[in-house]
Amino acid sequence: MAENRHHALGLSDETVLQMYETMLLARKIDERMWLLNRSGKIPFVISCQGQEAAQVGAAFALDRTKDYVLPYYRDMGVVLTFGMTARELMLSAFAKAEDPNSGGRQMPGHFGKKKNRIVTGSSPVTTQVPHAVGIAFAGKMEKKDFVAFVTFGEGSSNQGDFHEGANFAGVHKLPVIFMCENNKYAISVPIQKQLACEKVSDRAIGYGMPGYTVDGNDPLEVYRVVKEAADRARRGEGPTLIEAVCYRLTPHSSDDDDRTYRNPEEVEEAKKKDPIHTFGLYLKEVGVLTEEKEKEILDRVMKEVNEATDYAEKAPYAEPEHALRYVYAE
Ligand SMILES: Cc1ncc(C[n+]2csc(CCOP(=O)(O)OP(=O)(O)O)c2C)c(N)n1
Ligand SMILES: [Mg+2]
Repeated sequence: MAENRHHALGLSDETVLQMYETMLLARKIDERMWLLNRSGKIPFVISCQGQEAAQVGAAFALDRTKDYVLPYYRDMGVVLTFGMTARELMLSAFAKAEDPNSGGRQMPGHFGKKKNRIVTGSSPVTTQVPHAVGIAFAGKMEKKDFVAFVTFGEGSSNQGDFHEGANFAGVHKLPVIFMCENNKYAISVPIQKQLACEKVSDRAIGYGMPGYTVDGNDPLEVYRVVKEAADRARRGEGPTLIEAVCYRLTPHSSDDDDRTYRNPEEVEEAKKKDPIHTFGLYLKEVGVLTEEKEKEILDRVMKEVNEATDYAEKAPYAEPEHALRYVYAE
């Protein structure tokens, strides 16, 4: 039997199975959204596929009762862990009135659910970084012990917002965790044309914080570094930069054709490290996941995805007048 790595991290068999199920749920919701898009039922998809391990591994290392998350558009694994439901994600995809993210106003991927401390974001990439730093600053001023967790792509790590936010957090030793999901592309621009340094985590030293690069296909590795970063933050030792190396398994969005800038063989090669598959394999090797259990999980996930799809498809749109709300004083 393979070495049991999750017990060494203090994770029970039950918890790692929950991690696996959350990753699988994110994947299956995403796959369904592509089908709905291609059949003309929903306007847009922007995928989490290939990044679920980084997202779920990280979110499980946080405190879901008090921490704040500022996800970016691919973070279905983060928001599912923080209590958003498949139904809510589907309501957003169909842009229905009941969507808690924005009542159908924003594009899908603009996740927000106030009571769960999932902070909504703007469409310009990386604006969530200074928002997270501000929330961490407020927490420090009010002597609360929550952590702000923010994610962004490696392309976004070149925006001024990242550098300004990281610098401010470093100077003031704020309880914030910066996690870059390095999926090797910013739309059509490959990583070699994005960064002059080797790793995104190399930038940490410039802002006085530790920087780590980890295998983003391994949820346990990501859990370990994010847990350490959260503990540091709560001890008042300041921010951490984490780079989770993954691969974007789909085109950038439903409006992109990735065959124009990357070789399909490269994508096929990356699929061999697909985290859903490799984590499932690990769980089998350590005797936590059986064929029977795997089927039970898949059946439960598909039932949830089917119910969410049906519910959201039938749900009403907002009244047209509703578009005027929250813009002008009432
Ligand atoms: C400020 C800004 N510039 C450009 C865009 C258009 N845009 C949307 S996503 C994206 C690529 C971002 O790449 P990366 O940060 O690596 O994230 P990924 O999509 O690869 O996860 C760009 C350029 C934007 N939304 N905001
Ligand atoms: Mg990217």
